[in-house]
Amino acid sequence: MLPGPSRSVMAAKPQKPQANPGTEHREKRGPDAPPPIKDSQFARQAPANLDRVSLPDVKVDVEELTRLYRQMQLIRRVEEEAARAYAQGKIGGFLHLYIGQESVGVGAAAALRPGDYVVGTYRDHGLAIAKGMSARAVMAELFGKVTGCSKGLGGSMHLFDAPNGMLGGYGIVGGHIPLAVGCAFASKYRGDGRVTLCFFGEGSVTIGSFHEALSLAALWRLPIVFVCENNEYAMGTPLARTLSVEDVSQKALAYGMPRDRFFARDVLEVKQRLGEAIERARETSEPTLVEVRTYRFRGHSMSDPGKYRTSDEIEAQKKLDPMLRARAQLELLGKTAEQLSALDAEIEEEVQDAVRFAAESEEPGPELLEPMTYVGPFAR
Ligand SMILES: Cc1ncc(C[n+]2csc(CCOP(=O)(O)OP(=O)(O)O)c2C)c(N)n1
Ligand SMILES: [Mg+2]
Repeated sequence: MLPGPSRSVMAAKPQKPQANPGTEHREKRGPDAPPPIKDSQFARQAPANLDRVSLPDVKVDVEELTRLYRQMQLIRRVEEEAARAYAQGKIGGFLHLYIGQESVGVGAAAALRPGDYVVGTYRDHGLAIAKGMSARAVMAELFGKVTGCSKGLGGSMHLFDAPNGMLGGYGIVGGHIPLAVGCAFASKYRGDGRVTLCFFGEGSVTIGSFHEALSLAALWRLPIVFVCENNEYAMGTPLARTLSVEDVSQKALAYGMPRDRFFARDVLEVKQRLGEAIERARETSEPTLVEVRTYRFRGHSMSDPGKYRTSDEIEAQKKLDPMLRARAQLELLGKTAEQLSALDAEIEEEVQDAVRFAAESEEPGPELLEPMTYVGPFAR
């Protein structure tokens, strides 16, 4: 966790300003430290506070890493097939892919308990699968079929699965953050011990509802972790064009909230770092803002011409793909090429099964559509 004024410190006396908060972690920088992203349009200032690398501290359990790698690979393959189906006209509406960012959702969900809640944006397929939704339920929802998680009526941006604690899937940038705070308030009120994880992009931090939500969560000490997935772009706009600071996690300081920020290159590190914040929320009911630096390899949505970044930039980022890193770690830990191919084949079967299931399922009929369709005075 990065330094931030605690409530009691703030009440006692003003804090001495720090020249460069987070540099106390620099000595922990190891040979595997992720380099600052220097060649990005976004990095007009050298990123501070990103240097704490805990790889030597992260306990690597081969079975767990295999499970997380499997989830990441499943998400990627589901989305690659979804992109193909979209191009064939089998999926309507918008489709925002999570490809490149899987380590965030998978690492985060691994640190949660089954009853905990996840609330996210329209970039939600990976979060839903990481939270336990089946590939079949996701794919069928994308295809608009009754067997989808929302009976085909929600589509890509509104994946919802109450039993698994996946509470959406929202399309309005920043609009879901107060809803997540409401979930955390409900947990505190009921005393159910659940933690809410709220995901959003860095484009949300200039939205008013982000600030209202953080303000209330800090004031009422709610069991929530705000996870800002900073993938450097909001549609085609780099963060430097919309935000006056490079370090998004600084926004926590205004609310006396703990914060953290790190690269999402190692899925086990994501689990550990978010796990710290999740446990703080559970044990002390204190919210945290965590900025996770990541990168999407695909466009903002399927209709993005992608003119705002170079192919060199994308290729450089692909070399840092957390999926490659997890696979390489598994090899180092003794997984053979045959074992890894068998795993890939198993994932492939699950994905193809999901596509077949979605294609063969029924569309919602009038008995479902009619009661769901508004026909009042403002309908036309
Ligand atoms: C209130 C609002 N304004 C604008 C939009 C259009 N819009 C959709 S996604 C997006 C960019 C959001 O970027 P970011 O928060 O960084 O998330 P990312 O897509 O990178 O995951 C915008 C402006 C919207 N959906 N809602
Ligand atoms: Mg973004």
